[in-house]
Amino acid sequence: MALPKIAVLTGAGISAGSGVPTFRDAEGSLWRTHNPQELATPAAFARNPKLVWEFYDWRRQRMAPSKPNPAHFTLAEMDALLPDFTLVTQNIDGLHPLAGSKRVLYLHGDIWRIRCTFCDHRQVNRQVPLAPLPPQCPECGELLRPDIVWFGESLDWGVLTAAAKAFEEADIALVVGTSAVVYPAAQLPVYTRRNGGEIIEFNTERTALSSLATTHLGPSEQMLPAWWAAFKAEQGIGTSGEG
Ligand code: BV8
Ligand code: ZN
Repeated sequence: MALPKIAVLTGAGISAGSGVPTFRDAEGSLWRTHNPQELATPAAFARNPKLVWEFYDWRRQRMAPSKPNPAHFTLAEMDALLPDFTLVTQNIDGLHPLAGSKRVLYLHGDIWRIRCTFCDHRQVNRQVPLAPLPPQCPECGELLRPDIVWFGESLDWGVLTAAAKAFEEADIALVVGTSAVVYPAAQLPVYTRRNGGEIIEFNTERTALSSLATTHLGPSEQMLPAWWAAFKAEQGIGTSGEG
């Protein structure tokens, strides 16, 4: 009996257990007096690149000390043990690879990657705080920007089609720590349901996807490891040392 195919969509809630404020919390905290939704746009960056960079530098400083939690480690173990497993994340905090996840599809980019607005210069940059702001390209002198997808920007087509295929083919979609408000990410688990698969939601609140979920568990740092332990026992999967 082949193992079930699993696709996972994670959002900011999976990192809440690591002390990273969720996106809506950040909005709630109304950084200075600005709404993150309005700062995370190309228009805001064109209008005031220094302000937008101060917002991202603040978030990088908040994220820098955070460590993966048991939910991240569980997904890294699933990645290692399950042949047919796809992790799709909306998060830009870099905690999935830090926990050991190898196969990750980044829908919204990575806050630790910076790219040039003009030439094809790209760099991994974990310097906190980042100075001077806004940073300039070492090759052409133009402005550098966070290598992330802002509201109104399209996602990487290859990443999105690979993610959609994984959810279309999945027997089980795990939806972990997302308010399911942002598209096209929130659409992905619906493909699983449409093709006869099931959705298991890990969230401390109900969301727009909750009505499609067969099981609703939370918080993810406790319930995802518990779910995985039960799944391994049920499927007779050996453990490769605890994650
Ligand atoms: C695009 C990078 C078009 C930036 C992000 C009207 C209707 C539908 C769609 C739209 C619309 N108007 C505009 C749109 C499109 C728009 C969109 O979806 N807007 C929303 C707000 C309505 N989408 C876009 O613009 C996308 N692009 O559509 O392009 C296009 C097409 C073709 C050609 C050109 C253009 C781009 C979207 C990407 C935006 N960038 N991030 C940054 O981070 O600064 S998205 C941003 O929100 C974050 O990255 C975050 O990942 C994402 C989603 O938030 P969540 O991850 O869900 O986090 P949130 O705080 O909301 O929720 C946390 C959840 O965790 C909560 O439910 C909470 O209960 C739970 N939780 C808390 N603790 C725990 C927990 N769960 C479990 N355990 C816990 N311990
Ligand atoms: Zn450049």
